[in-house]
Amino acid sequence: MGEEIAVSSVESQVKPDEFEITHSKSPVFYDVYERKSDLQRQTHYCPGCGHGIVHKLIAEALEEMGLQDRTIFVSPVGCSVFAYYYFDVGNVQVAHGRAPAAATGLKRSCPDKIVISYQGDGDLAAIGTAEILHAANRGEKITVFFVNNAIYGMTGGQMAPTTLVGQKSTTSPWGRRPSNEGFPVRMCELLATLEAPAYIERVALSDNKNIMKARRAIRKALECQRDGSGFSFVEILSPCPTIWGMDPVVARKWVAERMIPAFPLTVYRDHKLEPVAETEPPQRPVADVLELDTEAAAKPTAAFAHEHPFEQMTIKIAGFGGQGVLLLGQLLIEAGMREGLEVSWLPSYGPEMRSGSAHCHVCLSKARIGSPLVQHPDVLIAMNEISLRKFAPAVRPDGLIIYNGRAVPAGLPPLPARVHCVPAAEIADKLGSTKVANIVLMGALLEETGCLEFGTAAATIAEKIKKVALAEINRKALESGRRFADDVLVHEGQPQPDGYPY
Ligand SMILES: Cc1ncc(C[n+]2csc(CCOP(=O)(O)OP(=O)(O)O)c2C)c(N)n1
Ligand code: SF4
Repeated sequence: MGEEIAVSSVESQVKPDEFEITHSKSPVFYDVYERKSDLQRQTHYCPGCGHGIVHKLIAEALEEMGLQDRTIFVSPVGCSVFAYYYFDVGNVQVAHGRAPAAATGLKRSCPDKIVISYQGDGDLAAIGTAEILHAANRGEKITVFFVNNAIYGMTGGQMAPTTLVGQKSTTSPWGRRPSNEGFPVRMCELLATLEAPAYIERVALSDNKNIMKARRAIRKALECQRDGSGFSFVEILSPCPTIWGMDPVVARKWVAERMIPAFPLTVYRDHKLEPVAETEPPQRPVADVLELDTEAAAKPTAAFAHEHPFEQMTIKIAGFGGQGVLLLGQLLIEAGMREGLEVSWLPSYGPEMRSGSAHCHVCLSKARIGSPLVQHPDVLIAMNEISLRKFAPAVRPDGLIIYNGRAVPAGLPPLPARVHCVPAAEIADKLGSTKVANIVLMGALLEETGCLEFGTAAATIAEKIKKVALAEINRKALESGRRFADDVLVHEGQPQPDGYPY
């Protein structure tokens, strides 16, 4: 999409021996790029794309600085959306333009991590303008790498805020006209008007000398974050040969001849902000602020001493909306918290809610939990046949499936784990409310795994489910589930009449 005059004027200047081919790969990259089934050592970027070079410079800087294990890379929407297939670091992929906001959350909750927000010009300077501006203005201690190729690459060449005056794009086919589309936005200059940023530099991938400068800037920005100086931002003028319709070498020259004059290369900010004296807000526990009666919950219960037979137990609970799937997960984590465990709960339900499908991921752990996502659960509680069919194959081979039914439905392929059928709905019906089937299954789960104390579970249910009419039925449901698992289920050919602890 660049102008034809620029292309022909640079073509003749290319000398084939100007470039050194380097085959080495930083250990910050994965050995094999799994997304590429045939070509597992190639990236998905076009030949000559700047993203590949910037990836290499970032990987090498992380390696040299020994930061690989502390780094979290936030991938954008745009051509670099798949950065997580290459960087062997923590990875988060976020919605279009939101990387600085996600990075803010990550950095504030994990201040010892090196958080990198990686963004294209459509991502950062169009849809994400608010996020970058305010993250910079707050002086978030993150590092932003802004790959400016003056166009929307991934979507086929629409005009970006950075598209040059006169540059053609699919949405400015006659060339960008300031009277209609405005002037290119210069992000470094814009952010440099703010007080908080610590480091802002613009570099370019136009030739080897400038690539070396880009390498230094990337390293400096990461040092800034490592040393806690504040917000660091490096804009990298980068070729997009495919969308510009140029040979890769010509595209690099186009960066030099057309982009650099419009986006001057320099350091726009390099300082450490002196902390301003501020009055600290009074520190009070959250429960106090919310005026919660936490006395009972704060008291270590007798169950605190419960011997949890796991380091971490992951549970998936699935069924229809309205079966109490999500509530069961909440009860488990609440009881887990009371027993001093780390817990997580991740719900997932369709838009229709009642009668739609619902499931949740639960994790009970003695150590901090890295991700609340449970892909291969230790235990699956399937409250209906659809859920059993859908989620059973992912259960760990040494895991357990608790199915709400008398028997495994016919026609199911062999299941990977032990299956215990508990007719929870029938039991609940007999107790007077089908609604408590989830609590029957909770009783069976506790009996079968010993994951939590019955006393803690009963206390949690009594406190959480406030409906008086259900209180007694819930108590009985928990007990009935426990009894059923204890008396009726058979373990390796042996009934376990006295059951607990399983
Ligand atoms: C909310 C939303 N709006 C629009 C899109 C479509 N979209 C995908 S990538 C992209 C532009 C990316 O351009 P840029 O940030 O410059 O990155 P590049 O591909 O050039 O590296 C757009 C508009 C989307 N995925 N999500
Ligand atoms: S379209 Fe442009 S930015 Fe996207 S991978 Fe190809 S060269 Fe790179």
